[in-house]
Amino acid sequence: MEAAAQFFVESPDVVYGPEAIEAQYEYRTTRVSREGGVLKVHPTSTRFTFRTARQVPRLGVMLVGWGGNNGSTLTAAVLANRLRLSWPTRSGRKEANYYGSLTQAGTVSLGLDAEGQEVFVPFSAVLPMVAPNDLVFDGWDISSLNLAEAMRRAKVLDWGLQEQLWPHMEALRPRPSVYIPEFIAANQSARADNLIPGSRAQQLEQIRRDIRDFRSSAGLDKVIVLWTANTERFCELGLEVSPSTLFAVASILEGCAFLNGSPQNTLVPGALELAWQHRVFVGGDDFKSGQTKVKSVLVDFLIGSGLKTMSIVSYNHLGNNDGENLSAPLQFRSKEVSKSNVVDDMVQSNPVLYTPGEEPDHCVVIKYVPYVGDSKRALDEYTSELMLGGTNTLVLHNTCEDSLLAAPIMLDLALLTELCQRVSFCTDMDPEPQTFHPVLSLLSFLFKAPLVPPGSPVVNALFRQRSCIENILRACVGLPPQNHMLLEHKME
Ligand code: NAI
Ligand code: DG6
Repeated sequence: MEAAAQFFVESPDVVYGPEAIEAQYEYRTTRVSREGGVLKVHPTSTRFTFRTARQVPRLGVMLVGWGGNNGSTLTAAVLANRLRLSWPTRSGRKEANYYGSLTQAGTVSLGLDAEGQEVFVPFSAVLPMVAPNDLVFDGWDISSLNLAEAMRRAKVLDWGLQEQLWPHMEALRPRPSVYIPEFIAANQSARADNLIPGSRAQQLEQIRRDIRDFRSSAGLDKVIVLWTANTERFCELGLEVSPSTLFAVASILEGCAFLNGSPQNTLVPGALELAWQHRVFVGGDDFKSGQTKVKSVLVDFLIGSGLKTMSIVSYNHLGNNDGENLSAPLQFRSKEVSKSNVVDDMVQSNPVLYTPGEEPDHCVVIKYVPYVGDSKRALDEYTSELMLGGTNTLVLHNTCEDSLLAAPIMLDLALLTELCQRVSFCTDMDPEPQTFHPVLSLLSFLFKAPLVPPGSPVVNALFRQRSCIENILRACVGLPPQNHMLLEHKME
């Protein structure tokens, strides 16, 4: 199936102006009320006008933890694609691509053609988006290795690719960063040789200066900051400030969106309030890359099919620096929490199977095994009750390079956040233009423990999350939500 590159919506409701795409959109949903034990469902309809600025900015992405496996792999991936690199491997020549990126390698169905067949376009074609090859990277790391050395330390990429990338990555050096030893594992201390000195206030100012310096020296229109540094332990609210929260605050004060790719509670209430005051997007927590992604599909499938999942046991071992950091109990605890809450919405969606408060046993184990490096092993066992006392046990074994799963997710986070910054909307009831809530829950697809605005339901089920992004993008070009009904093919 060929993916068309460009399309236009021909409708009186959609105007492609020189500066913006404006779409009139009817948002149809329902309100439910409870009256004397009876549920009353009221269909509702709200008229929205979506406006998406067409001018794509020159975008810079600053990675905290730039010299880590994820940071070096993402930088390498963009360079490899920009330079159209190919390299020999024992299973043949490989070419740079963006597999694993929803925006670059995922597609959206536009509808049926004259033959009744679906026509697909890449996600990135729905609205103007920054091209990943145009991204400019910078960042911080407590380790001073340049990005070429960091790539070699990560042991993720084939040697033939590393050799070609080396001259392009050698000149990239992480800026010094904030190191507060008690937040990450003690086993990380040996790499902490690139530090911002001074008080917390001075460190905050230095991060802000770094952002401004990057923006001006690279001639950027926008900067997005993404935490892909070590998992920290949870921070005691009101008593202490973690390095990741310092970065979040600095980013918000500089008007830059901040995204948290690790599980700790970086976006504490004060940081969220600051984001609200400054109208800056924040998103988190913890990239949803492999095992959790599968879980948020599989449990949705099981419970959605009416099977009562009673036990989920997730085991993984890995040998990269992330694994070493997570071998310390407090850092493991942060990850355990974010990996454990990912089926709550699916359980709660089915009161036929689960009584209030009932939930499956859910056990998460992570072990550090240096030999396997970045090639993480994930083993999962799901046990569900069948009808009439039967039991269904599913076992999965997955092996893959963790950073090659995470890098395209980081890319999508930056590109989708930037796109959301160009979208505004109003309704007939409230004609004042507004932007999305600063807690950008549209990014839930990409996070294990999605942050959502207060009072908003948390959605973990993967295809509900994907539909949310797809349907909001469709709304911005005046297209109805994807409903998969295919009624055209169900009539005589
Ligand atoms: P890594 O350990 O290779 O990289 C982290 C980097 O952060 C290191 O270079 C370290 O020196 C640096 N660092 C630590 N504290 C810092 C600070 N305060 N400021 C600046 N730099 C600092 O880890 P990796 O594999 O790149 O993962 C990064 C994070 O992403 C981890 O928290 C991990 O749990 C999380 N994550 C990774 C996923 C994956 O699939 N690879 C998926 C979900 C989350
Ligand atoms: C071991 O669990 C290390 C972690 O950093 C994970 O690799 C990472 O959080 C990805 O987790 P998942 O569940 O999305 O594969």
